[in-house]
Amino acid sequence: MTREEYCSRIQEAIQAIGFQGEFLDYSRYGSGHINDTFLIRFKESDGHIEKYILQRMNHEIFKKPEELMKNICNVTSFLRDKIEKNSGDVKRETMNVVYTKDGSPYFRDSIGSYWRAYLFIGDAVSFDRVENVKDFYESAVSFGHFQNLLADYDAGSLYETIPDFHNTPVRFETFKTAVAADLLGRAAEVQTEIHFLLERAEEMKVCMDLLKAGELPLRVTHNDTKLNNILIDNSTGKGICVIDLDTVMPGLSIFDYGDSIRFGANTAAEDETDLSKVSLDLNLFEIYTKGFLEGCNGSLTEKEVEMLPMGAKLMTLECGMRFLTDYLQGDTYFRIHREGHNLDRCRTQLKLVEDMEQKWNEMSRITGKYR
Ligand code: ADP
Ligand code: GN1
Ligand code: MG
Repeated sequence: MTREEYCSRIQEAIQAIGFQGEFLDYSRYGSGHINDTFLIRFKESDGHIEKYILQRMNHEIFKKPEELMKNICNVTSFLRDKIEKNSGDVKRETMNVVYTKDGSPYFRDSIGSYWRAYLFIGDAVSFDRVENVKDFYESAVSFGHFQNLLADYDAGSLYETIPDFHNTPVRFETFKTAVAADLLGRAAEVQTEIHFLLERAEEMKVCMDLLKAGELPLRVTHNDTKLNNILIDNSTGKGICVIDLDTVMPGLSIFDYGDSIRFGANTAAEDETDLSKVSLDLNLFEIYTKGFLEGCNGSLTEKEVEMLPMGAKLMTLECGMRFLTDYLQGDTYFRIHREGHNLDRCRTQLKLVEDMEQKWNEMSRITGKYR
């Protein structure tokens, strides 16, 4: 789509959604890999400038946007009730969908793209990297608390927005199919990475097997607990809002924990090309563990706490495998900003898994302190 075409689709969405005031401008916002996110500004009649988040939803990945938006509306309304009871701020402590003028939580434009808008949560930031340990700790408390708030939400009423999202053995099968198909002839150059994953075939099943055996409970989880999916309040320094609710579905608590460790306790960025910079920071690992368990407020079983290191390892292994699969399939899933970007991302994840294997005893000792 050209810039002009994009601009007219945005205008269409703006016309359809019930914003207040006079439209001023829009700009790209954030660094998510999935949706197209814009910050849009309106001038209200009293001169006040109001901001909103406008997103073109990724319809390729989320095949049923209507169901996804039902999940988000229901979950955020459930959270709003709880926040209200605790005398919290319902406009800042959860996402608020802005409905279209005819009462729909999304808008379908003339070429079939889906758009949605949220109230913008100002005076808060999301971080792409841990800049300050306290922010990481606060994000942990928020993600743990989020899961706890949804503990009595009827999991069976949620749609699965991406089937088998964190079903690692299913992801492994998809990966092997991509290797066999080798659509772009890229498999030959990534044999080391392919073998690294194949060698860990048995481990891929561990958590799903425990779920099947009833040893780990199915809970309502966020499933995409990257640090930049938390907004940290500028004045209090606390995690104010959990965002990016597209993947709220039944899942494993240890995977919510693990995905945060994968992203935030890495000493390097997710797409660092100098692998010598990649490692697991055990101090950050401990800080996150402490915060997450505090946020969960005693709701995790002993088995869940015991399996936290495995949650971290499997989320990292799975994410590396997903990046490699996308690289082999021609970079159609994760947004890339350079040639080989998904391969770079895959390599950091596998390096992090290797480092976790070396630090396994330390990781278990740390989580063991909180059992
Ligand atoms: P993606 O699925 O592509 O990661 P997100 O929903 O996470 O998209 O949004 C991308 C970024 O936009 C976030 O990391 C955050 O910085 C910002 N953002 C999203 N929603 C809001 C909001 N309601 N208020 C303020 N910032 C937001
Ligand atoms: C995607 O949407 P975003 O950027 O928060 C992805 C996650 C991956 C992550 C890797 C719906 O997250 O599963 O862990 O990239 N989200 C989806 O950075 O696939
Ligand atoms: Mg995001």
